Amino acid sequence: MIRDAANTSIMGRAVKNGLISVNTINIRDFSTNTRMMVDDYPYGGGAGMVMEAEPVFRAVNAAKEQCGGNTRVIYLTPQARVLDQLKVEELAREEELIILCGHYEGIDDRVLSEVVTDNISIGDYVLTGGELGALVLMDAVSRFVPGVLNNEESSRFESMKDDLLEYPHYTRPEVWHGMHVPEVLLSGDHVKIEEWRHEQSLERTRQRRPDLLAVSRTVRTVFFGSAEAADTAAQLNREVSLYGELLDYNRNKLKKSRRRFKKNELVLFVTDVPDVEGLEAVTANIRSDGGPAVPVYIGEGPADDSGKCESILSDRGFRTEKSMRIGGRDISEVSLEIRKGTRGK
Ligand code: 4GY
Repeated sequence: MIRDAANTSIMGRAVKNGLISVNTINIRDFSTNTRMMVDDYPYGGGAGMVMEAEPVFRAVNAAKEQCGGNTRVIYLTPQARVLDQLKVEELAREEELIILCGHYEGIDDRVLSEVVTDNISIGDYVLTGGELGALVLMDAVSRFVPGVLNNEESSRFESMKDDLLEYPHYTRPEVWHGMHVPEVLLSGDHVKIEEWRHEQSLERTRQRRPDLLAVSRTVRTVFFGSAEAADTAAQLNREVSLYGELLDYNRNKLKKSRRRFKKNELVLFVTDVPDVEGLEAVTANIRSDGGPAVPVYIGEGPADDSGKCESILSDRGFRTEKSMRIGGRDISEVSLEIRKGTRGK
């Protein structure tokens, strides 16, 4: 299934041109018994079969031997966050990926906890196996490999906004089934066309995917400061967001990777360094795309910037009424009651 699909269409062309390569490994080849079985009855009873740990372990190790050192191992499962474009771009920066596909009721949890680095779902529904998810992931990632898309195909995604739906597209004829192509597209006025397209994107998103105009956002906490305060930053992140993530900018590698943030996700810049040069300026620098960002000072004692943070927070529609103690430190409460329509800035 994987091989057939990977040799078709744009992915197939990329494989033929040597831009990507797809290796498939059959877990059955790593069976530990003579009947080539890789599944067994579940402990505790219940319907269905469970894939055994050992054959999966061996198959993944075989894949690792074909790859470089610490290749990420992705498990396709409905029990994970749903894949989005940001994650696709993150994975596209990897040289190689190992994708693990389960069958039956699933895989023995012990091997998953040992080998899997990323759990990914392609949507909230249940498939019969992970293969279609793997193909979705491969397809989305391969678009970022230079040369996979030709000029015509790639110019389209340069302009793709990662937080809005695309505007409607039209091609000849000018009138079809009595419906006209919108006048503005024939005007040749490119400024107007851009404006119109942006309007359409917004309106479509409002109509079809209002959830993308997020009332509840993902929060990424960027931390820079002492080792003791890192924990506090992690706790703060958990307090304010269901799907938060702490990025420790003490790690140079992360800082250098110039991470991109989604337009509508909120970035908290958390530090306990009192003389960190202009908390606001650093925050703006991290969020250089102009998306929402809030500086939070978690140092002890008075800090000039901490009061300022509170006012910045409330200016932007966050409630900061009471202060809270996290990890023995007083900080402003960052309550994410984001008003509808509070976007950008
Ligand atoms: N949804 N997103 C999905 C899936 C099938 C039992 C584990 C999904 O990614 N994969 O539904 N996969 C199950 C079947 C074993 C995978």
